[in-house]
Amino acid sequence: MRGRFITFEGGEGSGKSTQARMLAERLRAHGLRVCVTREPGGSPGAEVIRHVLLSGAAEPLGPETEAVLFAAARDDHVTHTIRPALARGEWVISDRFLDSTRVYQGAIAQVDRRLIHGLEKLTVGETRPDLTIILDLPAADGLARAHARRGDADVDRFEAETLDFHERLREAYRQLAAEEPDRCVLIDASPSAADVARAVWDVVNRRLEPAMAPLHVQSGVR
Ligand code: Z5A
Repeated sequence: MRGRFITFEGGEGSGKSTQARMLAERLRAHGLRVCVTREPGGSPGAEVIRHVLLSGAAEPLGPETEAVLFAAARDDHVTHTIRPALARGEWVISDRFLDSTRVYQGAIAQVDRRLIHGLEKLTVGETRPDLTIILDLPAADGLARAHARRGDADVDRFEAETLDFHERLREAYRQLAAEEPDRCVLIDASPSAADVARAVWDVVNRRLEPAMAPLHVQSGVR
């Protein structure tokens, strides 16, 4: 039986990695096998492309080229990590996925929708998330969290953007959540990580019923 596919989305520092990790622990405690992954990256080939994108080396080539590079990374990630894990019956949790392209390259950088959708069709195909959790936080708070974590290290390509850019991202994510209510759920990411994790668990439990997953998956028998 195919596993379930959950993605976390949201702005910089909204807590995606933290919540992906906490949800994985909770699912494992229910006996489920879980693959935690991320974008850009999540497979050896895609991690190489991640480095190119986040260093800012591709920025002068324009948002279309960046969109194509994110798509190339996603193709490798879906092929080598996500589909095999789902086929093994694992629950896959990805820290960012296709909505990041829709929002960063589509809504904000104004890359033509036809290109975004064409790339999505090519790279993702039928491997769509069962559930997308969008962590919602004022951009200034997310950037402050990311800044505190980074310390003296350099900012990456996207962290270096203006506060206005990050506020527009937040709005674009909120709009996405409103447009696709069957797949996307917006969660307030302002409370403590433990409180946000409780809200995430409520949604996952209500939508995907992990406690009801078939016994052969829970016991880890393939
Ligand atoms: N991008 C794109 O443009 N197009 C695409 O298709 C894709 C991506 C896939 C990837 O950056 C960049 O690529 C991203 C979009 C672009 N750019 N931005 N911005 P990344 O992977 O390096 O970074 P990120 O995805 O933005 O994540 P992040 O900065 O690592 O943040 P996070 O995962 O959402 O947050 P966190 O690491 O869980 O938490 C950040 C800090 O806050 C940390 O110290 C935590 O301990 C703390 N934290 C977490 N939760 C809380 C709560 N609830 N309260 C207080 N403190 C908390």
